[in-house]
Formats: sequence, C-alpha cells, structure tokens
Amino acid sequence: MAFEVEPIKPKIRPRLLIEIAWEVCNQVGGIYTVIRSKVPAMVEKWGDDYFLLGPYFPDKALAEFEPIADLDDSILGKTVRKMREMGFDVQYGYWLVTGKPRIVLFNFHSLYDRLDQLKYDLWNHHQLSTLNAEELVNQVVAFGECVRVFLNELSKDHSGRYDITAHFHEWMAATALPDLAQEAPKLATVFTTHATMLGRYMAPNVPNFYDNLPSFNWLEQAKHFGIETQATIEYLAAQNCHVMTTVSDVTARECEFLLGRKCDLTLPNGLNVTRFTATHEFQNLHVQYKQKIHQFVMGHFFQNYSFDLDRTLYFFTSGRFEYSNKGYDLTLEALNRLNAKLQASNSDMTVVMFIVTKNPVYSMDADVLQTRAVMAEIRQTCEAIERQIGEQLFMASATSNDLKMPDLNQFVDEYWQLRLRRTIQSWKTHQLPKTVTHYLKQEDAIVDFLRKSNMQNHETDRVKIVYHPDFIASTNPLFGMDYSHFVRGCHLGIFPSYYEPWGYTPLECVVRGVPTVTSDLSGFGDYMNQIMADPENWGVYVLNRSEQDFHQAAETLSELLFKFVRASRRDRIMQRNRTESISEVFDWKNLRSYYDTAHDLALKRRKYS
Ligand code: G6P
Ligand code: 1S3
Repeated sequence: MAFEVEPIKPKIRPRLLIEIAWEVCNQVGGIYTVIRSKVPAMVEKWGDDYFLLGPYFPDKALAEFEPIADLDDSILGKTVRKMREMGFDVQYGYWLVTGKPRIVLFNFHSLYDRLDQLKYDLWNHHQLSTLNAEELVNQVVAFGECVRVFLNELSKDHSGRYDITAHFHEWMAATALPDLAQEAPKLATVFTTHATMLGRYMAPNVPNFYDNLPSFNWLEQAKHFGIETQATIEYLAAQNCHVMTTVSDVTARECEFLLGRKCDLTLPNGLNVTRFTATHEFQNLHVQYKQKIHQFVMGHFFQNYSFDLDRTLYFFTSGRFEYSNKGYDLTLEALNRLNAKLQASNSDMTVVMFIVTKNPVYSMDADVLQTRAVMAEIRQTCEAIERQIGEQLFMASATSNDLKMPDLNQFVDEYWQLRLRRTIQSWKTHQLPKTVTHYLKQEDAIVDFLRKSNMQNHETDRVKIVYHPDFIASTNPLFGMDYSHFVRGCHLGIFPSYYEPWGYTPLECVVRGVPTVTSDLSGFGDYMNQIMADPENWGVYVLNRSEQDFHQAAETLSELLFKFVRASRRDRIMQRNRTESISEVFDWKNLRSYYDTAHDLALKRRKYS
C-alpha cells in the first residue's frame, strides 16, 4: 500500500511594507516623484499590506489627503489609535494619488515642547550634534520621533505574525534609524539616499570632486560647509539600516566614501508610464502643444521682428536652480557657441531656448504681459473682420447677377480697418524681446551670462532665449499649459548635469517621446550607458562630463545641438518614435523588482543578524 506523503510547505509569513519619506503628501522635489509615481506598482504587489508615513502640513494635505474618520481594526488603524492614546497628533487616511494608498501623517509640531530633550538624546546616544542647525532639522527630529514611536509600537504588537519592513528615504525621514536598530530588532530596514548632502555642497565647490572622492574626510568637510548635522544623520542612517541603497551607481560611489558604507543595491528611478494604444498619438500631441508654444513665441518676439515658425525648434531646460550642479552654466555656454555656428553657416533655422526654473521674483514683466495681451486683441480683431467679410461675401454672392469675384476690401468697414492698423501699430516696437519673463528680485548667474555674452534676442541671433524663473503650470498666463504639455510641444530637453544622483527631467522627456541631453555624471545618463550600447540612437545624448573639462564638454554639446538643428523634419519624427519606444524600460512595473530585491534582502539580513 502506497502512502501519499503531504509535501511540507515552507511557512510563508505575511509581510508588511512601510515607506517613510518627508515628501509623502508634501511635494518639495524629486523624491515626491519617486514615491508618488511608484505607488500604483507597489499597491499592485502589496495591496493593503503597503502604506506610507509622512509629515503633516495642513495646506498640502488639503489637496491630497482624505482622512478616514472611523479608525478601523486593521494593524494600521490599531497602531494609530494607540499613538493617539499616547497623546500624538496623528492623521490617518488615503493619499489621493493613483493607487490611493493608506498613509499616516504626523503633526510633528505637537512635539516641539520636547525638542530640546529629543536633541539631547540624539547627542547622548549617537553623538549627533544639532547645535545651530537650520529649522528643517528641528522638524525632521520631531518627525523622526513620531516615526520611531509608531514603528516600535507596530513591531511590538505585530512582528510575531508579520514580517515587517520599513523603507526610509533620504536623511529627512531617517533620524529614527539609529534608535530603531537597537529598540526594534524584529524590524527589517532599508535606507535609500537620493543624494549625499556632502556631494551636493562639494561637487560645485571642490575641484576634481569625483576624482578625489576617496581622499575626503567626511566630518571635516561637513563642518567646513556648515552641514554637520545633516551629514551626520545621513551617515548614521547608512550605518544603522539592514540594507543601504541609493538611486544610481554614481551616487553609490559617493556613499562609499562620504557615508562610510558601500551600497548593497542601486535602485533606479522610474515613472508610471502610460503609452497610447495608437502609437502616432504622441506625435499628434507634439504638434498640438507646439502650436500653443507658437502662440507664446509670436506674442513675445513678433512685435519686434518675425521668423519662420516652421523652421523653428524649441529647446528647453528645467529644474531647481543649482546653476552648476544642474548644468545651466554648460548649457548656456553651448548655446552661445551654437548661436555663433548657426550665424556662421547662414542657417535659416531659429532655436528658441526656454530656461524654466524657480528663482525669487516680484512679478511678471509688465511688457511681456502687455505684448501678449495686444496680440490677443489683434487676433480678436482679425476674427471680427473675418466674420464680417464672410457674411457680406455670402450676401454679395447670393444676390450677384454676374460671375465676377467681388472686391473683398469693400466688405471691411473703416472702423475695423483702422482698429486693426492701430492695434498693430501699438504692438510693434523697437525694444528687443525680453530674455527674462519676470522681474527678478536679484540678478542671477543666468542673467549675468546672457548680458556678458550679448545673448539679448537680437534679430540676428539664431538662438533666442526665454528665461522663465518660475515653474510652468496651466494657471500661468504666459503659456497657459501644464508642464507635461509644454515638454511634449518642445523638440529637445537639455540637462547636462554635473551633480545629479538620478535626474527625472530627461526621463520625463523620454516617456513623452522627446529627445534629450543628459550627462554621464547623472544617475540616469550613467544607467543609460550601462543598459544601451548607443543611447544616442534612441534620442538620449549622454554627454561625457567625467572625462571632458568644462570647455571640451561645452564644445561637444554645441556640436551635438548644431547637428540636431540640421536634421530634417523626417529625421526628427523618426527619432521621436525611437525615443518613445524605450519608455517602458523605465516603467515602475519593471523597475519595482529592484525594490523587491532590497526588501527581500533586508528581511534575510534581519533574520540572520
Ligand atoms: C508630428 C506630426 C507631423 C508633423 C511633425 C512636426 O510628427 O505627426 O505631422 O509634421 O510632428 O515635427 P517637428 O519636429 O517639425 O515639430
Ligand atoms: C534628488 O532630488 P534633487 O533634484 O535634489 O532626488 C531625485 C529623486 O531620486 C533625483 O532624481 C535627483 O537627481 C536628486 O537631486
């Protein structure tokens, strides 16, 4: 008689994953994009076993947060209840983004009366000095305490049944890590740094930063740049997590030397990519949004001189204003050289370069607004004339006894003729089109470069500049379109960063089928070089900045731009198709696996530690 032996099934314990970030429901920069765009892919895998912790800012929460009024009996609900009973001000609800995950937001201000004690403890236990640090440090210390208590309670009550992993992003979310390493031994932890504080400060200020990395003393440098607290939090987080990660191999090298630990894994950034079923649809959108940019360009430039919009290309750069780190300096130098090359070759092409960043401004430039308003009036007048001619032409044709074409001039009455002439006259000016669209509070390095290089939008300039020191949003009267539409309407995005742990801006071009320039010192560019033999063929130009000095890189970039300008429309269309076709590589559905590996590894390490 044969016995059927039941195979022994390995016991798989249920898992919980918690991500903690300062930018949960609080947009500051790129980390918000990482967390938010990743949510759908995370929810797809984890369902209700995934949630996030962040800081509570009432203004921001108003737009993105939906509170859950009655506390449920889920693990999360129970832990929130417990914290409230302990006196913490804890918000619990849904983050209103695609995927709608549950989140917990901590009102860290309610801990401010204990701030001195918290800081003293950090010094006492971990030699973390917070003396004279910026206000943000107070905020993250108080927030960190909320996170510490929450995760302690969660793991005390539930680690018997669940494998719990907590994933911390960036130093602002990580002040609790050193304590948790001692207090919550059953919690598996991952830390992802999205840059190093020292790298940010040192890269633009210390010569040969990348070559000399191994020789720096991190603490000395941190003191020198006045960021000892922030750098130490980062250092401690790196030492006290089970799995240390960052977003690119470029930054992983920094971590090794500036945070004293080699990264276990690199977690590249993705986006939530949605492609059109009809592949040509994104090309149609390009034309549609380019038309909108044309409207702006006509209003801005044509009052002084005009050029052929059919032979005009739109380039742009965008991002936070870190002049050297984000490569604005190199971009301007290359554009200046491009201008000279186009002039010397008698090119009939025009390039309009948009520089979109955020710098303190008083308001929009009144002339810029005025010229746009007058152009709108010209359009209205033309439309009125068109209606008048149409109506009268119909009447004349219907009542005519001969086959002669009537004289159209006689159909426009004098009022409209004069009004059109007056409006055009008042619009035309000899003042050069402005290079800056706003009144800046302070002249900055971009304005300085434009003046010194005489890039002032002269008629003879083949490269025109529009510096827009504010981010683009649909409420903005100049463009009247949101940023993603603006990107679609352009021909090329230029981002040759010098310090850029990842860099979302070129990736945002790729997924919209817009060719882009990045650099091999940016995480994204480095990743492209690793996964593709010829990224340029796919519309991603990875500028070599690691081996070329500033002037060599500027020359290479200007040559590349010059070649781009000379390409035919057909080449541009085909290149856009190729660029768009690689967008799925960067879909979180594919890149989430790097996170999965990090979480598995953290659980393994926790088990055997
Ligand atoms: C898309 C459209 C074409 C149009 C082209 C303009 O590909 O489908 O009809 O001619 O854009 O491209 P361009 O690079 O000149 O803006
Ligand atoms: C950082 O934001 P940043 O612009 O200060 O994190 C981003 C998301 O990982 C990354 O794309 C960027 O390079 C980093 O610099």
